[in-house]
Amino acid sequence: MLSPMMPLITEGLDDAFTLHRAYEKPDRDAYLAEIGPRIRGLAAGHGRIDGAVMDRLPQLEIIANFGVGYDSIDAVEAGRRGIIVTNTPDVLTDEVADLAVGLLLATVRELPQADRYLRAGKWLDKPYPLSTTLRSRKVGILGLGRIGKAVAKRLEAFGVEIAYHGRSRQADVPYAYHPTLVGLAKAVDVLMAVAPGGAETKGMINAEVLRALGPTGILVNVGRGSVVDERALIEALRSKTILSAGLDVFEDEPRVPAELIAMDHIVLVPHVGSASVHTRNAMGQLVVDNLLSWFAGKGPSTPVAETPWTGRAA
Ligand code: NAP
Ligand code: 8YV
Repeated sequence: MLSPMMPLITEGLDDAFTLHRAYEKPDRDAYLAEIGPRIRGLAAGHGRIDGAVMDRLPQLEIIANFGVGYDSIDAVEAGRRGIIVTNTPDVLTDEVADLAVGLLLATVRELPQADRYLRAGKWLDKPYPLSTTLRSRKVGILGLGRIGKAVAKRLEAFGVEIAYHGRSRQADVPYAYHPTLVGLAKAVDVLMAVAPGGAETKGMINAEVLRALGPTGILVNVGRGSVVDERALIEALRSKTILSAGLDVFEDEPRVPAELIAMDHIVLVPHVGSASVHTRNAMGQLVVDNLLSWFAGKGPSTPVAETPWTGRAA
């Protein structure tokens, strides 16, 4: 384990394996040089795991990631070396979709601002100003995957029109498909980003997309901070090119640009999409289960697409 992880994971791994906590060592490099050649599994929390890390762990068989998004792991390189990467899909889908819809409503109806207004005693002087509305809005989802679909299902109940963009059109979904992100942004006034991070999506919500979203537009991002060009977003919010934003994820977490923090009209939360006790426990258990299953010779429970399970024994 290269970075600290929740007790459910450390206890589960301590029970079954010899767990080396590299993050506790004052000289992590020296420690890795000593134990690296014997390490067969990694439980991955924070921090990048690339070829340079894998070089230090020549017997590595599996990397079990805490999170469905695994952009911090070079999974292609892992696949090239025959190392399995696992993630935590499905167990967090509903939690993140709830947060996404909550963040959208909080942004549209200015819930944090209204809360601050009441606490400041301003209601005693006059009512809180009228907000914008979800009524008649069209929502465009970037990344209609597991979470994107769960968001769409919830939004159907709100009576809003839904469209989406992804690399390809999906059969059996009732929503309008836009082959380009700019095309989707033009067609909607809420852009809900639920796409994975990584080189392919880096900065894809850029100045052009934000211009297309327009002056009544709201960006909600619960996918990855890297998907948004944060400088372009700050400029678009400043110049009122778009109306507002609700953000759970940021380019350089946990650092959030001072310009965003200074904007009172947007809503910012600290990457809490999956952060309930219930869901984090389920994610943690899946990390443990993947490692247990692998080292019991049963294969990984939830391998990622780049490192599919082909039936090799551990
Ligand atoms: P998923 O089922 O794999 O869905 C990802 C979707 O993104 C797919 O529909 C895919 O559609 C689309 N996509 C992938 N690459 C794309 C590209 N280059 N351009 C456009 N669309 C692209 O994953 P999920 O379980 O829904 O999770 C999605 C992401 O949410 C995770 O990767 C993670 O980054 C984020 N997440 C955040 C939190 C949080 O706490 N805020 C929690 C969990 C997950 P196509 O294949 O058709 O392109
Ligand atoms: C976690 C996430 O907060 O699953 C993901 O991709 O972003 C979140 O569920 C994160 O992975 C843990 O740090």
